Amino acid sequence: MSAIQRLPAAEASGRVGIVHLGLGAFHRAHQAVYLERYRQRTGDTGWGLCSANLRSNVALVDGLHAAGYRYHVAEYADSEHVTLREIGVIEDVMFSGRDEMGRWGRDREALLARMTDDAVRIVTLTVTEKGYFLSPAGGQLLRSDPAIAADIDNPQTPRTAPGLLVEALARRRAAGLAPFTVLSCDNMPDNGKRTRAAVTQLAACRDVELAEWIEREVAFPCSMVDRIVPAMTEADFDRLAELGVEDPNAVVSEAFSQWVVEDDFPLGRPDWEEDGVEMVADVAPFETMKLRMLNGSHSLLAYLGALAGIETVFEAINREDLVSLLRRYMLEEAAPTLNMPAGTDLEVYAEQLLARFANDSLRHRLQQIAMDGSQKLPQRWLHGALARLEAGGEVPCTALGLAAWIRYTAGRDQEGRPYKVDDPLATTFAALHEEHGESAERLVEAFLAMEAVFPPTLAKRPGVAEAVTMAYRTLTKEGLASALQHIEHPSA
Ligand code: NAI
Ligand code: CS2
Repeated sequence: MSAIQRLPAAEASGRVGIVHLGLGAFHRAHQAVYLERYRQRTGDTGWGLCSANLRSNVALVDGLHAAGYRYHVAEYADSEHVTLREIGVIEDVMFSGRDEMGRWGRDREALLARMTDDAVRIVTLTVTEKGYFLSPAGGQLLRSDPAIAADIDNPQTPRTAPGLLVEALARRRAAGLAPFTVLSCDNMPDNGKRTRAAVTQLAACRDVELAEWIEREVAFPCSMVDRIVPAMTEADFDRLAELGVEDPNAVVSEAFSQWVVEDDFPLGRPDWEEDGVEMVADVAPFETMKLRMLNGSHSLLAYLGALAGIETVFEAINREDLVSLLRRYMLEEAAPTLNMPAGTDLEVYAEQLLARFANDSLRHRLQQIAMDGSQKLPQRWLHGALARLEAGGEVPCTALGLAAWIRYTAGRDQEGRPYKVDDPLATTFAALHEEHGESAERLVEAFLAMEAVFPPTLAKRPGVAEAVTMAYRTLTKEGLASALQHIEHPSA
């Protein structure tokens, strides 16, 4: 290791101005880092964090508590250059999920008390796409999902992120307090609008006036977030130990970081722009660019790579044929669908993404990216593919990606090695494979007919089912290299 920069944390203050829902790896390496930099730059302790998990990972919550809420972020530019940052801006942590005994909401009341504290002016979220309980394609609240149904029946003891937001906002309204701003930091298109939809639809199930008040009074700015933060592996912890860091709560990320935020914070916000956050009037072009170019490429690598037994993004990006596929996908299928502000060079952006994927210090497992495909594919591939087809273009790379995803959801790679399909629709996928697995044509047709995922206008477009079926046949019969060659030389 030739260059290690070590940055100690600022002093703790005990003051909380932001509550965060979804204390995962990304929050620790993105938002918390921006707030740590803010505190170090300004000395202002008013924007400390209270970060909570609502679903999984009580161990992390308890671990951070035991460590006085301090932990490390190792930001790798490459294996030679790392910035080792200590974070002290988290002032409190909570767990409101289900414990081993099946009981929900250990710290729920304390969390709601924080959310209704006058000093708290922003609530941020990284609860994954499925944590909003919206239909991936249509965006309607999934009222019959058991967790949402429980929140409809018992709104004062919520289990979900939308449920907590509704209850906290209801309590603030009853107390005559102004509502906090809700800032989603998940990889969803229009993430602020979708969060607003989830919250107001759920609120309307209990009190139409409350729903109207939320609609009128609460700001839900959209944001685009970007930093590759893979789930930690044993090898990552070993590497940190070599740097003298024995920290079970540490995370490893790339050095790159981007945050574009719609500037709509009625109760105020840190002056994040001084720390590199882009505060803009409209996030949509940036969000769409990132989702289609970066995340769309990630998902292509994930399904094609996992089927071929490739483990990480780094391994996949060392294959020339996969790099060619990504370039072609980004420049010919994604970029033409984007409408960017003047001065954005999408070719440069594509090359920057390929360089980031080639970071030799990240072990970003393809199986992690492959998770929750039903929630990810509409914004990563499908909306773009529809736009490209409607403009008279072609989408062979996306068709191959869809074929790989369908094959991936069978739960075995090309060599027959099993893995867990981690997706809210996993049971549906298994049933479709069971029923139609013998016929590529019928299987593809059945997948495309899932309206929760596929916009019917895309699924029913002439040629789409045929292209995916052909790619599926080539991929399953001839393997990855051959399928990629077909893309390069369709007539061969
Ligand atoms: P993680 O696996 O470390 O943490 C996931 C978090 O989501 C945990 O706090 C978990 O409790 C929570 N969660 C999962 N399902 C939930 C549900 N149904 N309801 C409430 N909470 C739920 O994952 P990580 O890396 O923190 O990523 C989380 C999200 O952050 C991603 O889904 C994505 O939207 C966003 N993100 C992640 C990036 C990354 O590179 N890791 C980069 C950009 C965005
Ligand atoms: C990845 C993203 O897990 C995934 O699906 O595509 O989390 C990706 O690492 C981030 O969006 C990068 O900002």
